Amino acid sequence: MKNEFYFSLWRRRAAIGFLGAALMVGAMGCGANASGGAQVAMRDYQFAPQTYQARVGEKVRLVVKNDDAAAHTFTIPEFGVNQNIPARQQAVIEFQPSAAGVYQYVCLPHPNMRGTLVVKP
Ligand SMILES: [Cu+2]
Repeated sequence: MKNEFYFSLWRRRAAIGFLGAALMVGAMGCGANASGGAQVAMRDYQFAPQTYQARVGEKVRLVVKNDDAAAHTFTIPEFGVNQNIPARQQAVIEFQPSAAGVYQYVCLPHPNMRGTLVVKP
């Protein structure tokens, strides 16, 4: 009787542990992917995340995925970035911020679609 109680407790703990591990793997999958870049989504005519932090001189590598049915661009004029991303496609974008400051990443066809790039010294 007592043993059964402990066994059911153990089973519950094991289930919670497994769930935790699965959640962790899922969270890691969201932050980075196989090609080793931070993920930026274009969804419902918005960037996600809407703020991204980088450091001067450190290469930024982004995997930008367009989930919308319309083409978007990922554009940062100050760093010579202007990538067209067709509907339902993704692109790897690399650049090296050369000066600290606050910049915007924008979509040229949709002026309301913008995010903030903070480059720290
Ligand atoms: Cu757009």
